[in-house]
Amino acid sequence: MKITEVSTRLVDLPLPKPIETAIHSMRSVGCVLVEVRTDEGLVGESFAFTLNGDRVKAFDEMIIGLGELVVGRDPHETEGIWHDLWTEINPTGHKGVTVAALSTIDVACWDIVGKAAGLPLHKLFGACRSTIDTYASSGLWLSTPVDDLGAEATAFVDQGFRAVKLRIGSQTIADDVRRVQAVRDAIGPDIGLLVDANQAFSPKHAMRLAAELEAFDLVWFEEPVSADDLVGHAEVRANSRTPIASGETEYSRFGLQAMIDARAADVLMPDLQRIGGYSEFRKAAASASANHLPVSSHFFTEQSLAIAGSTQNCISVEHIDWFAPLFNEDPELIDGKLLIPDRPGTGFTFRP
Ligand code: SMN
Ligand code: MG
Repeated sequence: MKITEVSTRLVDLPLPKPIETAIHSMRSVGCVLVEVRTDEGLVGESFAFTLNGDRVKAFDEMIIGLGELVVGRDPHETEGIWHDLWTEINPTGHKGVTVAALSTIDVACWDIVGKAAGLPLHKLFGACRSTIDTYASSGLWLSTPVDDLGAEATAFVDQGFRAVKLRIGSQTIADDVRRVQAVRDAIGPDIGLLVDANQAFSPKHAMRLAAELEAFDLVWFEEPVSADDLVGHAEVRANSRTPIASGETEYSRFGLQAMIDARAADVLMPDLQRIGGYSEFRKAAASASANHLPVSSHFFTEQSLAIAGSTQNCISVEHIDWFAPLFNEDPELIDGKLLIPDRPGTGFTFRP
């Protein structure tokens, strides 16, 4: 089998309303949809995105450029293609647009491999489960007024979620405590509650807040400090009884390894686009496993299910519904868990 063409399409998906975290303002996600065609008629699909579609054309250009290099290759050469593209992007850098483009080609090649074998990717990788824990992550933004948080959280529970993620990062500790209190009061003690500060705090602030939040029995406290401050992460982690989650901002197994070495987090959160696709996600998860650390996927709900179904130390998949309009299939929530689909390849196909 040979790759004959790598083509792209740009799609902007508007969010229901503008939203904010401590560091992001968002009104849409701009996606580059990638199709890798083969001489046997099989097509591999994947996508990359940027918030608000900012500079999405740079991503498109990088994907087209790297795509030209894989024409003529057998898509089963996932490992060889990954390494050749990694070497190719060395002069431009192993973070950002380059790695995102490499990720899309890796994911699309694996999609072809699964479709050619007639198998879902978690079974090709080596299956370990058929469902995975998840949490509702498409709401409870920092821009949501505190008085609206309870109703929003309850709506997620009514949809069947057994855990929800709240964004924090207010000016004062008291304001963030009020936000957490509002959600905990609404969902009761049996629903999981996660908080994500999106790097808002200094280590000192984060440690004081973590102490205040101990009473709320949080599943985790995510990105308490700058993603660039691994020492700060480690300081917060060592002083917090709530698990610290981080890693969505890291690139490749080497970025994740730096977090592991720094003892920066209790839960590592690779993002399929930033980590480098399935090939690299699996290596990063293996490194985490060798250090007795769990992983939980960031964004990419649909495509991350193949990893969750084949990675023993994966504890959850973030549920974010922004990309659902791209696909013919929807992730299925059953008893609060996501079903790992049994369809070939990634299990999700673009809806033209
Ligand atoms: C997040 C990142 C970027 C935009 C929105 C939300 C967040 C997450 O860090 O973990 O979902
Ligand atoms: Mg986050």
